[in-house]
Amino acid sequence: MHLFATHFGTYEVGADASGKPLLLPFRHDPDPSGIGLGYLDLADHPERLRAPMVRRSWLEKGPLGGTGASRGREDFVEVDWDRAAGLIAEELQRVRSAHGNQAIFGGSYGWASAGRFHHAQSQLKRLLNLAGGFTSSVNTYSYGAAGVLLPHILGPGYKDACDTSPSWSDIAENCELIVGFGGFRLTNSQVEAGGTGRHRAVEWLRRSQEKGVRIVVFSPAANDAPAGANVRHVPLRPNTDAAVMIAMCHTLLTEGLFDCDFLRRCTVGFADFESYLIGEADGIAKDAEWASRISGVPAGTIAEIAEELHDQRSLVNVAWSLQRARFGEQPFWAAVTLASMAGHVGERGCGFAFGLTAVNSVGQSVRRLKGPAFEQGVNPVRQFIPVARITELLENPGGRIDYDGRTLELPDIRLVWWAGGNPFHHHQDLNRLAEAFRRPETVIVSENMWTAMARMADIVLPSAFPFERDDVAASSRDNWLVYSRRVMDPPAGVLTDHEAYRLIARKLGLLEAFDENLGIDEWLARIYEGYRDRYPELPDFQAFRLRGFAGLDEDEGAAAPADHFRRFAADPKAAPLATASGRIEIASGTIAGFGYPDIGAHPAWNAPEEWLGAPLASRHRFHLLSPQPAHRLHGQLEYGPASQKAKLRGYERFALSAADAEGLGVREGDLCELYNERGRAIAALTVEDGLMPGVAILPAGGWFRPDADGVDHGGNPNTLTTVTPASHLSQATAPNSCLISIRPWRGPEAGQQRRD
Ligand SMILES: Nc1nc2c(c(=O)[nH]1)N[C@H]1C(S)=C(S)[C@@H](COP(=O)(O)OP(=O)(O)OC[C@H]3O[C@@H](n4cnc5c(=O)[nH]c(N)nc54)[C@H](O)[C@@H]3O)O[C@H]1N2
Ligand SMILES: Nc1nc2c(c(=O)[nH]1)N[C@H]1C(S)=C(S)[C@@H](COP(=O)(O)OP(=O)(O)OC[C@H]3O[C@@H](n4cnc5c(=O)[nH]c(N)nc54)[C@H](O)[C@@H]3O)O[C@H]1N2
Ligand SMILES: [Mo]
Repeated sequence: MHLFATHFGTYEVGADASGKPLLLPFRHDPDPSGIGLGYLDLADHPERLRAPMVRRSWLEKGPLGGTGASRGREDFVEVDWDRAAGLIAEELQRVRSAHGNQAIFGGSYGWASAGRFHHAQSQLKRLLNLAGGFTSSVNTYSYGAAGVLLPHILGPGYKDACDTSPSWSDIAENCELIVGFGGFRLTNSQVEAGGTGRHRAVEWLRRSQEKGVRIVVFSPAANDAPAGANVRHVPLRPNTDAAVMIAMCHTLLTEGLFDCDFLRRCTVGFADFESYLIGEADGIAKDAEWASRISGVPAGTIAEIAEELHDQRSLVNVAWSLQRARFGEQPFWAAVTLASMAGHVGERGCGFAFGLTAVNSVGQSVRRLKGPAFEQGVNPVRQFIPVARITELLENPGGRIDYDGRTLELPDIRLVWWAGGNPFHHHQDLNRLAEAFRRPETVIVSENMWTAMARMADIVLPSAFPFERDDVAASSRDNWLVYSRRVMDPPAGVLTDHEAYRLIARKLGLLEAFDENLGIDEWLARIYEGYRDRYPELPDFQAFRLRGFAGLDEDEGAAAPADHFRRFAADPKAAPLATASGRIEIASGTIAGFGYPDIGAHPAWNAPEEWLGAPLASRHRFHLLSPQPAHRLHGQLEYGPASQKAKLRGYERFALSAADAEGLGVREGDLCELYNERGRAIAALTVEDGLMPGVAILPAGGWFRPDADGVDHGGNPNTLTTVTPASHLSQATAPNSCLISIRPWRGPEAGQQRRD
């Protein structure tokens, strides 16, 4: 079978009547994603990169010509591959010898495309490692705050927020009540990093509901609650979930409905938290009335649901989005604490989970394929940043930042190289980021299309689309392996990242070390054989290639990492957690010891600088949330048919409640300007039933397209968001704490074409 693998699933390759290739849903996928069906349309899109390009004044004056200030505002000159490779090799050598390898930033965060071999970051990092290394980045945008917090309170094995969830089969069979903070945005489950053969998260949620599991969803948007009987939506103000959870803990405490035995055997620090709950130090009881004033949820509802969490076999699920906010660690910490008090941690299908339906894999109890990646080698440079501190890194060489108990010194970056990611999609406060990106001497970008990141480069290398190369695709959370076979050749002038880096490696005298004299087929066979070494039941490479896919047997009883909580709850001494105490840390001496101003010893609710209760809300009265886009993957496939169809006259859509639309005097489809001190963005209004007044929703991924006045016609929410971190502990991204104003847009429409 001829298959093509993407992060949003596997597609079959067919042909239309004229013989032109066409993507079709994969026959084994019960719930295929529509995102990829039009992927091939991008092959000859006008925004496609078709040849290496160099920014004119950089080419004329060189990296030391002081032309960084015009980065992003200038035209490019086409060069051939030999020239581009030569310029890059020379520039790498110059920066290395003049400043050292730590002056190269190669963190290059981003999702790139599926495929184990043509993984853009791995290709780049292997090349840079061979050339002496680079300053790197750690953690993710997905769960940056959780990734630093959870090792302290649950152990390093739970660094990956996916791994805390019980399995869907256990949930469906045993759980009676799921209380979901942030709810279930089902369009998110189309995606799985590395791809999948079968989308089944939505089906599992439905099966759980059919088995009688009740669902309560706390969210500013009614859309986050799934359809069906036995679902209750409770609206609340954004960023106030931790207050609600803490008040639920207060209810359980004062009503004596908490599991003393579990708290004593399996947790540490409850006494500290209890003192906070009753307000020993600040005189404020964190009761349901207190949380009601903060969140807008009636006190009676908070108390009622708290009691149900105790009385029924319950699961507290928290969406990852909640920790992509100021004090983002707190809702996760509070959820673990609440579930520990409610007393069902360690029962099958109960306790706590993070991110059910955030991606397809969370809660799937399939046998997981763990296999080799394309080897990146060893990075001799030790300097790194938490991934969301890119702006500070570029702005402030020599500066220091706190991070997880350490002080990091920011190196002086002269050269930035990005492959397979788009900071002008993913990072916050893009106008400030653009200024920061004008500081280094050289910026190199490997891309498929003229993204805003490519426009900010000095040298742009055009990369083949994933359907223009062969690869082996697999996700470490899934049981499918797919042979993703080339659908068409890339246009003349476009290379895969591997081919491009081979040219550069040759100029640097590193070719043999880089490609080990292996052709693509040999690389793919090597990766596949790495899987077979671990799973001998897989067919041989030729058979796999012919069939197009292979997989491990479905086994719904397969162990999930969260199963450890069952053994732990039964006997915490025999099966301790890998935390400082061996138990769940409701209070963490380690975190308290860091002495950070914005995270203390135990879960707490703090008022963010930007939320509906902040003084700033008298000036900017809307809280902007920027969830994941339904019709594309981040900024990818922005020009695909699914994403374009969802727009209005080429503009992104944002949502407001009917009451707010009326108050602003705007109607469905009207263009509006969303603005604050950081930026201005235009989007078309959708009036959304069940959206809380005061909340605006603009999904991420619209391409940043500022006009001459700096007004972004691409509708990227990061034109408005702030780089303020979740906390000094994680330094994680916090786009969901953002206040804006809104007014009708009466300026000219830029339409969907980029300005030139
Ligand atoms: N406001 C706001 N911002 C957010 C979020 C949010 O919730 N709100 N979410 C955050 C999250 S969770 C994430 S994970 C990030 C995602 O941010 P990114 O991962 O940076 O976003 P993508 O658009 O997927 O960027 C991948 C880029 O790689 C390119 N690419 C694809 N394949 C290849 C290839 O083979 N070679 C090369 N060279 N390039 C390739 C694509 O064209 C694309 O531009 O965004 C974050 N940003
Ligand atoms: N189609 C598609 N799917 C994707 C992606 C994509 O780009 N496209 N990206 C993938 C990636 S990289 C990731 S990390 C995951 C992210 O998965 P999540 O982080 O779970 O997803 P989000 O869409 O950011 O947010 C989910 C919901 O949280 C709600 N929410 C936001 N703030 C608050 C709050 O303060 N309180 C409450 N109670 N609710 C709140 C919003 O209403 C939103 O609908 O999605 C993945 N799935
Ligand atoms: Mo993510």
